[in-house]
Amino acid sequence: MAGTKFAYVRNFELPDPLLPDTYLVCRLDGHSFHRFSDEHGFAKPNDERALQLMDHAAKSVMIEFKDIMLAFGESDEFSFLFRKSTNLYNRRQSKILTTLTSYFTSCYVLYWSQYFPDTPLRYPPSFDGRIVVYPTERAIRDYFAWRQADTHINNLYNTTFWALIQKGGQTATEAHTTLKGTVSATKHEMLFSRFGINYNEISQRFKKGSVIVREIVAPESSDKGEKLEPPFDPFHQQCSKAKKNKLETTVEVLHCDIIGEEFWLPRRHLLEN
Ligand code: DGT
Ligand code: MG
Ligand code: MG
Ligand code: MG
Ligand code: MG
Repeated sequence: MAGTKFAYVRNFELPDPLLPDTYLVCRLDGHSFHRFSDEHGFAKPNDERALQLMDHAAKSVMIEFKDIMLAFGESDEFSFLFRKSTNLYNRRQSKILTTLTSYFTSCYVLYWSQYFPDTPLRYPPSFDGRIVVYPTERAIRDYFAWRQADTHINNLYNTTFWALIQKGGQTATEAHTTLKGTVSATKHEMLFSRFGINYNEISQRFKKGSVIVREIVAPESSDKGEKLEPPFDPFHQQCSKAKKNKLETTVEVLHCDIIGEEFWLPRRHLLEN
């Protein structure tokens, strides 16, 4: 049909390539999840099932899209880091973004009943998405630090807020007023002295969010699916070998700090190429 008199309309479809040789970060966020979490009875402030479902969908995305090296999730959002040299869909922005967003959303719906066996979906959830390109390792490190710092700030606020309501009998307005202008130490103290909650003992998942990392499977044991525990020596060589020989990788869900060096140092492969 290429030669028909109608085919000129194709020329209105403009290319939308993403800058070459830059990191791509795709962040998805639940659309109107304030309402969605209410209508589906999510526990407050954190619903373990809902977070596990997000992790499952994100892990599925990483299994499908091998160029994603790392993902970070909290609340109703997930960020995915593509390696710098990815040539997925010739780096066409809308192709990458729409495919990834719809795949994530389908997985969220597909696996819903595994996590909410007694709560039927009342309406179809949707996610918005954006892709941001970053030129440097520093910017990527800072991007993930920004999201994880956000997780911590929100979780401390929400934990205290809901304690004031659920255990302290305050209304939402009163709780907001109580918390207005408080620093983090005050919230820790309030949780402990008024409600006997030691913030340090709260689940790492809630405090740190979910870190999904691509690890490389040890070559000699790949048939057993055993992964290399970083640090191993020398990680660089193993990683470039992994790429050349197309060694297997696995994706692991962690709830650890990604702001400090300890996460990144033994995992050079996440930011190389
Ligand atoms: P948006 O993203 O602009 O379409 O609007 P929302 O409503 O999705 O707002 P957002 O993304 O800033 O905040 C996430 C909402 O999702 C927030 O109202 C709380 C809710 N949510 C996320 N995770 C949980 C959870 O584990 N438990 C409960 N109760 N609510 C949650
Ligand atoms: Mg949003
Ligand atoms: Mg949202
Ligand atoms: Mg959100
Ligand atoms: Mg088609």
